[in-house]
Amino acid sequence: MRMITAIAVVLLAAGLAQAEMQTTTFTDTPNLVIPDSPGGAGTLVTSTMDIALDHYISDIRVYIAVDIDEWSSDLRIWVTSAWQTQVELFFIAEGGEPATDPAGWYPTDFTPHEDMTVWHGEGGGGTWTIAGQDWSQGGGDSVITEWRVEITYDDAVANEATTFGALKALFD
Ligand SMILES: [Ca+2]
Repeated sequence: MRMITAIAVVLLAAGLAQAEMQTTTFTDTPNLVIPDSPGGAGTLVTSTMDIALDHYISDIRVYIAVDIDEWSSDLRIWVTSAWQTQVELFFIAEGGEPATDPAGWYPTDFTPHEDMTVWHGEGGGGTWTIAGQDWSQGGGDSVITEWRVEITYDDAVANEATTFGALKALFD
């Protein structure tokens, strides 16, 4: 009975803790060149961004800007989180991206190819990776000029990214 009371008090205290939702945007301008494909899968190129944040992801958006003339439908672009969860966002422009110089936010401006909510609950801090590949000959090289990761999190709940990442990996 005493233990049950103690648990109830802890749960009550947790429930009363003030949730303070904050949103922070992390930006990088890699000017990452995606070489035109010689036919089929082209060279896969990657760039990383270190995000300093000791909180869990409650919501997330990703901005991607690509410099390319007319052939964004050749491209695939993936983003991998600090906890190593990869999501394909840009898939041959099927998310509504324009053919020339697509730039905008997933999932608000363009439709992500895969579900971004798989990132919810992960620790936001650590090394994030963007990867790009051209899948059809023609149109020349393209360039990922900028990407941003916008993370919304509860400021009242902190995590230690490395420790919890290792724990989560055990259950994946
Ligand atoms: Ca191409």
